[in-house]
Parts: sequence; C-alpha cells; structure tokens
Amino acid sequence: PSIVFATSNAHKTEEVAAILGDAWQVADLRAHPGVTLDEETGDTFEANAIIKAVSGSRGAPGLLVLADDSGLEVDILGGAPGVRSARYAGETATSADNRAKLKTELSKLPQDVPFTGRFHCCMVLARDGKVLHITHGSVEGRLLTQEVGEGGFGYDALFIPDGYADTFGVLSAETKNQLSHRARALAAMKEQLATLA
Ligand code: ITT
Repeated sequence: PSIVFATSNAHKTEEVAAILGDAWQVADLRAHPGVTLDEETGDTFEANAIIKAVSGSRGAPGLLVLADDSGLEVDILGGAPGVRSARYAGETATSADNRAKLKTELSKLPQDVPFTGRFHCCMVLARDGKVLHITHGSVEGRLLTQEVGEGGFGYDALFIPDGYADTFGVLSAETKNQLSHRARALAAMKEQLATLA
C-alpha cells in the first residue's frame, strides 16, 4: 500500500520510509505537487500535525495522508525550541542557524549539570480532510554545546539519546530509526495503518 507523507522535509521522508519498511510506498510532496500544506499556526505539536495532515489530505482525495510535527525540548530552556524548532533562529532560519542559536543559548549557562531534553514527534493520519488517528513518540537525552557527527539532520549532532555515548549525528540511521521519537510515534501508528491498508 501507499501513503502520502505531508512534509517538505526530505530527511523525515527518508526516515519514515526506512521505518515503515518495504511493505509501504511512501511519497512526499515532491511526488504530489498539487498538495499544499496550510501554515503551522498551532501552539502544540499535535495542532500543527493536524493542520498538515488535514490540509494535505484535501489535495490528495482518497489517499492516506500522514504528517509529522516534531521538535526538540530542552528542559533548562523551559521546553524551547519546542514547536518552534524549525524557526528557532527566525522565520527563514536554516538548520545551521537553529543549531547555532541553541549552542549560543546553552553556552551562556553553567556547564556543571547535563542539559536534559527530548525530541518529540506527533504523527497524524488523515484522509479526505478527516483525522483518522493521532500518535506521539519521544526520546529522552541530553544536549551538547558543540556538534558531533555529520549524520542525520536538524539538531541531531547536538543530541545524545539516553543509554548511548554518541549523538544522533554519529549513531547509524538504523540505530536512530529504532529509538527515535519518529520511530516511536510511527510504531504506534503502524497498527492503525495495517487496519486501513
Ligand atoms: P515539515 O513541516 O514540512 O514536515 P519541518 O522540517 O519544517 O518540515 P517541523 O515543522 O516538524 O518540520 O519542524 C521540526 C524541526 O525540529 C526540524 O526542522 C528539525 O530542526 C527538528 N527535528 C525534528 N525531528 C528531528 C530529528 O529527528 N532530528 C533532528 N532534528 C529534528
């Protein structure tokens, strides 16, 4: 079966395709240029994932449409960047700008205790403008003030998941896709997908 993944972030698509495995054909907006996503005006991951899944599904009649809204919560920053993870350093910020801002913010703080936090992901499945299912997943870890590793995307090179000694920028894609926020949200979604396929 196939699914439209309502994202313009190709890294997310790559991960979702790998996590779902060969049984699913995952196409993102590059394969569905007619699908447009409404602006993410919500103040929670869930609200924004609903906006993307519902608006995306209106442009792809009859198809299963999945959306992912995700981000990084840092405890000492009061949960920032949170839902604003993609825009932390400004509306037109690149991932490198956002990482630079996070490093700057953390570097100003006392360095004696680890900077704990988590990645969170909300996945919403929709069809024809209606929400079918909502799941959440997160992965706890700690943040560094210097990037380590070239792999992954976004804040991966600054985040060490609990139980590991390396950042998501160093750990393999296979490892990340077993324990990530996205993998956990998708594991819960998979059962629902199986009933709809
Ligand atoms: P779409 O809205 O088109 O899906 P986006 O990248 O703008 O793409 P979000 O609005 O959900 O997605 O923003 C999530 C941001 O959080 C993303 O840009 C990354 O900076 C960060 N993020 C989410 N998941 C991540 C991951 O697995 N590894 C590293 N950073 C991640």
